[in-house]
Order: sequence, then C-alpha cells, then structure tokens
Amino acid sequence: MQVVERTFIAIKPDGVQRGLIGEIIKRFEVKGFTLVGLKLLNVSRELAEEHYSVHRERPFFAGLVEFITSGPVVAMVWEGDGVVASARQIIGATNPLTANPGTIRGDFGVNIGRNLIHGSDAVETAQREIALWFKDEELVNWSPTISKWLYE
Ligand code: IDP
Repeated sequence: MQVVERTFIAIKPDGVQRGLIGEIIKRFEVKGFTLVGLKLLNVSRELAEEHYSVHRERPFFAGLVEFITSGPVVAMVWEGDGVVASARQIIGATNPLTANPGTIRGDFGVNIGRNLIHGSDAVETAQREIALWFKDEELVNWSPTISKWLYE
C-alpha cells in the first residue's frame, strides 16, 4: 500500500497569534494524516504574492498579502489518501461565519479576512504550493508504524 497524495496547509498569522497551532495540528493528526513537512516562518512579500497570485486582481489582494506577511506562519505538508479534499473539509468554508461547526474555521473564526488557515484546493494546486514553500530536502519521507491500522 503506497500513499502518494500530499497537501499544503498553512496556519495564518491569526491562528499563530491566537495560540491555535497545537489545536489545528491535532485535527489533522488525529484524523490519521501524516505530517511530512513543518516550519515556522515569516513570509516574504514575494512568496505571499506568488502563493496568492490567482487572486492578484481581486479587491482584497493587497490586504491579504499585508495580513499573511504580518506575523509568523506555520507551513506544513500532510500526506494521506484523499488528504487534499479531506483537509478542505476539516478546514471548512472560506467564510468562518458560514463554515460548519466542527470545522477549524467554523469553530474558531468570525471573519473572512481572518480565517486562520490555508489548505490547497486541488491535487495540482497542492503540488505547486508544496514546491513553492518547501525544498525537497525539507520534506521527510516516512511511514507511521500504525499505517496498517489506518489503511486496509
Ligand atoms: P480558501 O482559502 O477557502 O481556498 P479562496 O477563495 O481561495 O479561499 O481565498 C483565499 C483567501 O483570500 C481566503 O482564505 C481569505 O483569507 C481571503 N479572502 C477571500 N475572499 C475574501 C474577501 O472577500 N475578503 C477578504 N479576504 C478574502
């Protein structure tokens, strides 16, 4: 059994400032996904603009870049079958006010401009974002010993 799917997750500056790093990591960990990359960093304007380049023309772009570069971010890569779509469910809808309770945004947020966390929206996006945020040697290839209790 070989798991190949990976997603890029970032705890935004509001999640870090509010002391939610542990709570957020826990949700992916207890679900059964595998952490293969993790770092705390101050995001450069260049990286922020590239990461959100798809939103370059949107009215909120400048504020978004300002926000993402305003304090430390926790960047992560998580691995597991179906992890991209599942992580989006764990995270919840973009607007925390309408995100379902039980999701990270639904449980901890109230404003679309402070929605705590980013998760790749598709497998191809995940590949692009992982390559943008992490060097190959920063990712750890490993298989948890409990894999046989997670996958048939
Ligand atoms: P997602 O993060 O749920 O994938 P996207 O639509 O890709 O949502 O938007 C990227 C990020 O841009 C959001 O997470 C949020 O931080 C920000 N954003 C999106 N729409 C708005 C808005 O209307 N006002 C302020 N920020 C927004």
